[in-house]
Amino acid sequence: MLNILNVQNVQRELPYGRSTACSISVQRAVQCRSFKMEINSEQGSRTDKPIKPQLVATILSDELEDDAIISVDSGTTTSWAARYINIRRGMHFSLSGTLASMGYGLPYAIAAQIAFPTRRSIAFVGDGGFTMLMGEFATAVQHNLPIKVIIIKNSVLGMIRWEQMAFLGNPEFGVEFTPIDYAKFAEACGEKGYTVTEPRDVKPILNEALTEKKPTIVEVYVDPFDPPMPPQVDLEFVKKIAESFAKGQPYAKRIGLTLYRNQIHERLRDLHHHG
Ligand SMILES: Cc1ncc(C[n+]2csc(CCOP(=O)(O)OP(=O)(O)O)c2C)c(N)n1
Ligand SMILES: [Mg+2]
Repeated sequence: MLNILNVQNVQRELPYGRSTACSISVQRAVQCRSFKMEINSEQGSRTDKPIKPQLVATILSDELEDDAIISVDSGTTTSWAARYINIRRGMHFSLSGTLASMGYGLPYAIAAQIAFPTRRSIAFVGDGGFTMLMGEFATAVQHNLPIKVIIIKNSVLGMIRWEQMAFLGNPEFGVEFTPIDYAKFAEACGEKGYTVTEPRDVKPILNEALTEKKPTIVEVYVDPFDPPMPPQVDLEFVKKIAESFAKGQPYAKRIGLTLYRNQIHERLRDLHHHG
């Protein structure tokens, strides 16, 4: 049930995805595609603040050309990309399927841009993953590779927060880190960087960034408490989260409220659908 938290299973959801290590069954892809479509319509259009990472992936998906190349990192960003970016025939989608290593989104995007100079090459990455190899952005600048790096900025190793809670039933430990100004970092490397903090700015800024002919970074401040939920929540999941709360999860209230609000939004969506 917690499969969705596992990167190797996330990649099996991709209808036309190409991963380094795994191919998908058509039946599974169709099932997951309808799951994608279902949740896409609700959480991907949420405009409340802080920005929902799902909104960023949805808007990016709408902006992408049909032959775009998307490289994603390991983290909750893998889930957002797998669920909310509509991978169409002709696109390429890459992630580290077997090792689920962090940090490769950026170098993959650089390699893809060198291999396919006329196609759009995007890195959709977490802030933790990006920080591991951020120096490579200077490589993109040096070679004038017009990659776009979309950083989902939550100032936390988000996936690990959820694993510690939902797998182990423990309070989170050691997952937060000091934020870096990635827009300024892009400028320090000699190129342009954008910072997005308002939901209404996601679309226009992504749109503007995508018109840049140079390496560009867009950092988007997102809700650090939005969980990459499994397709179906079972009792074990709820039990582990409750255990983690009982043992002193420091953000229990914020997380509980987010889970509750998400449920309300989805129920309202159901009502509208059946009304
Ligand atoms: C090299 C490496 N170190 C550690 C991990 C374990 N790990 C998987 S996801 C993750 C956190 C990713 O954080 P971030 O890039 O900020 O993305 P988020 O989950 O916050 O969206 C970690 C530490 C890994 N997969 N690879
Ligand atoms: Mg993060």
